[in-house]
Amino acid sequence: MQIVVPVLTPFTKDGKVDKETLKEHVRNLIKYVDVVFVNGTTGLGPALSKEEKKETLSAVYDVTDKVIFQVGSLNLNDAVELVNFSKDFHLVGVASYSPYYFQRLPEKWILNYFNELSRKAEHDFYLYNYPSATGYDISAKLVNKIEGIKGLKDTNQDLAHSLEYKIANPHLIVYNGSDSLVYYSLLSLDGTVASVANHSPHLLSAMRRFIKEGKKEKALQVQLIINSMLDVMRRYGQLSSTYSMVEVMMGYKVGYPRPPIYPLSEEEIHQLKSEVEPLKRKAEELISG
Ligand code: PYR
Repeated sequence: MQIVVPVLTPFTKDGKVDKETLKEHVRNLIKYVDVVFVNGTTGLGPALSKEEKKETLSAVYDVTDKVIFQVGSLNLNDAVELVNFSKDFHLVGVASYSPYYFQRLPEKWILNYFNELSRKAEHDFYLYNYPSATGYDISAKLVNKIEGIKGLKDTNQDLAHSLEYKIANPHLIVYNGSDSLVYYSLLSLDGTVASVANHSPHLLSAMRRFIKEGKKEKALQVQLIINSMLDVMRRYGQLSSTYSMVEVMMGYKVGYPRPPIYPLSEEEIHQLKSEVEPLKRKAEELISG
């Protein structure tokens, strides 16, 4: 029942990775979560340069070695360089999403891509499957052909799809990456990779405690509050809202996203806050009671 946070990447106002803010954020999160997933979607991984991906790893690693380092790139040389860079770190694993954008890539090319990375990796290798973003759904059959594969994160609204990997290979570590399925992922898979853990790690940790104590009704109520938060966030732009939500839920600032992920305006932050406050109170009552 692991909780993995795909950590956001804080930027300064002029668009540089804000390493000190990232470290401080991870220091706060690691009290509640088990693993930090670096350069994921919430971390704006596809929008980071190779050098920036190294910077985020180095910053997070100053705080914890419970890290999965996402290296995926359409430039395979960059991805390989990042795998080689990771050798100096003691990590939980290295991960990659599939090549994307280009349509109808033959399956064997996709497999070659993953195997080039997994063979070079000295750490456990993880797949980041995110079909709605990459255009490629890596089937359980294909996953089992990736050499040395340890696990995967399946960002998918369909829990049955995530379960297929487990059925095909019970030894794989399988996480679902959907914020709205945290409860079900904790119950039926190895855990969750949840973007909401950036601003509500205490709620996820309480949810897991409720499950362990057999208080499933309460755990499900936490999930329903999270789903209501997501409804609000999506209206303002979920990626940017995640930054603002850290301040609303945790009480500290965590820098800015970077265009084309535009930060929310002061007015939008104010509105977001007023919509989330009642949910925050409800959650606090639930987890303290
Ligand atoms: C990510 O942001 O990387 C997720 O999988 C949620």
